[in-house]
Parts: sequence; C-alpha cells; structure tokens
Amino acid sequence: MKGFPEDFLWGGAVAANQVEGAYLEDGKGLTTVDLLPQGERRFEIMLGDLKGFTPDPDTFYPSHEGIDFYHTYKEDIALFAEMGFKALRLSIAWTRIFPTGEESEPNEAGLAFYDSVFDELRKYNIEPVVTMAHFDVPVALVEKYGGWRDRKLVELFETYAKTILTRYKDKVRYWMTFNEINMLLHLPYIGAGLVFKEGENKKKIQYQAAHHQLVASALAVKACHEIIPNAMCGCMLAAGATYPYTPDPEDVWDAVQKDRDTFFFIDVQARGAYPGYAKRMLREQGLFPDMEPGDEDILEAHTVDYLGFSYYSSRATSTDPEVNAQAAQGNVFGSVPNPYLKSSEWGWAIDPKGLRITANQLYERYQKPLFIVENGLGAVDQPTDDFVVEDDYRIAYLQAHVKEMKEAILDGVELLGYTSWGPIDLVSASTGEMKKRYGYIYVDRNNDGSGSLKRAKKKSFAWYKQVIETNGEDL
Ligand code: BGP
Repeated sequence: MKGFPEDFLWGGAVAANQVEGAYLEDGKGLTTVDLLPQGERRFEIMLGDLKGFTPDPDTFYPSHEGIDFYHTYKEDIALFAEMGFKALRLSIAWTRIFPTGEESEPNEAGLAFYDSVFDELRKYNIEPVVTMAHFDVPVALVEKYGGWRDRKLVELFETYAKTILTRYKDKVRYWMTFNEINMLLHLPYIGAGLVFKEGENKKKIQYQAAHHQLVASALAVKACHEIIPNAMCGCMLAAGATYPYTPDPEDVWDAVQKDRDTFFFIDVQARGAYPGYAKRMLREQGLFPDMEPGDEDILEAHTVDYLGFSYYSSRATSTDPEVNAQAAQGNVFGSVPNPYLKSSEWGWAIDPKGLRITANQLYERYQKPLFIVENGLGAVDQPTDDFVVEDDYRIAYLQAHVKEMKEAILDGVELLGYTSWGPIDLVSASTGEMKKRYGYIYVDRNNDGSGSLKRAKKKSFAWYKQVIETNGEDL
C-alpha cells in the first residue's frame, strides 16, 4: 500500500438544515434547528433549556434560509464536480419527508427534491453519502412526545428510515444513521429534541433517549440491509482522542472515562452490546434506561458496516481544578487548553497528529472500515470586493490533516473516504453564524442574513482539486 486506495471517496459534507433554507417550502414541517436563534440563548437552548423562549417571527433564524441550496443545488453540485468530488455527504431533512413525523403518507414533494439532488450527483459520478438524521427532530414530535425521551420515536424513525431507503435504493449506497450520536450527551436539544423541566434528572433522560436512538439506529441498519443488500450503513460519532493533561494516573483515568462517553455509543453500534463499564456506571448512578424485551437482540443482530466520524480537534483533560478553570465556556467536551497546540479563532485545538491517533484508536478497537466524514477549519475569511479569498490558513490546516490521514492508512487503517466539512460556506451549527466559514467556495452571506448569496471560488478550491486529481499525492 503506497497511500490512498484508487477508489478513495474524496469529497465534502453538508447537512440539510445548514444549507437548504426553504424551511417551510413544499410542505416541509418545522424542525428543532429552525427555532434556534443566534447569540447567547442559542447555546442554552441547545442544552435543553427553553425557559421563557418563544420563537419570534421578526427575528432572523439562520436555518430558515441556509445558503438557499434548496434552489441552488445544481449550480453548487457543478462546482463540487469541478473540484473532482467522488462523494458528497448530505442529510435528508426528516421534516421534508414527514412534516410532523407522524403522517400516514410521506410528503411527495420532499421525496422528489432529494431524487433530483441524487440524480444531479449521479450525473457527475458523485456518490451520495446520506445521513438520516443530522441534528434535526420534527418540532411536532418534541411538542407531543418530548423528543427522543419517548419510545414512540423509535417506531416513527423506523418508518422514516424505511421510506427513504426504499425510495432511494437505486441511488444511494452509503448511509449513516445519526450524526454525531454522542452529542446527545452534550447538546441534548439538537441531538435528541430534549427539553428539560425544572427538577428533572437530565442524565437519566439523556441515557433513555440514547437507548431509543441506539435501538432506532439498529433497526435502520436492519432495514438498510434488507432493502438494499449491497449498501453500507454506518454510525457517526464526534471523535477526537482525549489526552491526559499530565501522566498522573488520575488524569490518565479521567481521560479514559471521557473517551468512554464517546465509545459507549459506538461499542453498542459496532459491537452490538452495552459494554461492562457503561452497565456499571448506569446502574451505580441510577441511570439505567428502560429496555423492552428483544432490544438487546436487536442491538446485537444489526451492527454497523463502517464507522463515520468527525474530527476537528483532540481534547485534553485534567483532574486539577485550577487547570479545569481554564476550560473555555461553551466547550461541550470540558476540554482544557493543551499547551502544545495552537487553537482556531473559536478555541478549537489544531492537532493533525490527533487525527492519526484517533483513526488508529478507532480501527484497533472496532476493526471496521472508517470514513472521515467531517474535518476542517472554521475561520473568518476576508474577501476582496470581487470575492477573492486567499485562505492559506485553511489550506495549511487541511494539508496537515490529509498528510496524517495518509499515515493512518499506511499504519493499516482501512479508510473509505474523506469528506471535509462545509466545502461551500454554510451556517455554523454551534453559533448559527455565517462568519465561521469552512468552504472552498465562498458564499456572499452575512450573519444578519444580508448578502447576494453569490458563490466564488477561494484559493483552497484549486488546492483541493489538485489533491483529488492526484489522489492525495500532491498536497
Ligand atoms: C459538527 C456538526 C456539523 C458542523 C460541524 C462544525 O459537530 O456535525 O453540523 O457544523 O460540527 O461545527 P460548527 O458549525 O459549530 O463550526
């Protein structure tokens, strides 16, 4: 093996609610993310605290308009094709297919939209890689059932999964169930549509919702294998190796524990059972979820074919309160600054070697093919008046990560592909802003929703094109 395999899937990744816009068009229903404003309240809501929050019709909500991909997908896909994309990872909005999550028949206009998108991709031999749920739960299901805390969502999600698998069985071969499933423990509103009432045991509800998603994910894998026998169905985790801040065994153990918040989900999805450490913790802390007879058999029988993961950063952890006090507010993993690493403008540690470490760690643990389905640098670009962006900082970040990815392959890691995050500028999930950009393609759109939506190639566009053309040899 010299490096990247011949059929390596180079490309980019987007999510419905961060690009499409058209949030109520053609029968689409409201999804959780449609209600998230920018600013301070956003984070509190993502944590499941909706106290006193009512969506204000006069406010600008970023995911209502996204970057208008719903209307510009042909033009945007042509630009991806020009870069030589072999794959585009995108998600289907559950609420385009079942606007309230419970209709007896799916919404034909919603289904037809993704038919057109997949056809457009196929025209350029771009493989669609589809996430069934990327941070969106129908608002109607949050209001009626309290989101994924209720078992009812398992059945409704299974119906949704079967509907899209059946409809797109000739067009989509790579599927993924829940985006960053472990995020449910950190941002429960966008992960699972959870809103907490005063005095509730949040952790217990989170693990109950997690159990429901894990069963729903296994049922979706089952359906995928039955409906499209040659397809691959994967899971998706927000990955990033956790480093102990010092060699103090207490710090090392703390790092092991933090990693287990992530591994718990994948141990179930890839190995088919709750691991011993999770059972112990759930029992000792009174968090064990209610299970129905047969759940454990479902989890065991329908494990994933591959592991999709996002990697932006490694994490560092400490048991020293003084060190912990340095953790940035809003840092969902409780990571402390690593003195050996520089950070992005948003405080995310930049650690290319961490990608090699993470990939090796995951492959050794699960022995299943991996797919890096998100990676990139969120940065503020400074376009000239005619939208020229010299984003050498982005090229440097990606270059270093692609190099380490190649090393991981040489280490023996089986890697299906690499879809970097946000190949075209899109709405940021954490902030709802446009100024945190990841794209090779600039979109003239500002935080307040102003801008012409014009697309322009950044310097990184030509760089990535060349990487793909040379199959990762010329960086
Ligand atoms: C991941 C999400 C994406 C994406 C990315 C970058 O957690 O799966 O939806 O947005 O992070 O994060 P941000 O947009 O906050 O920079």
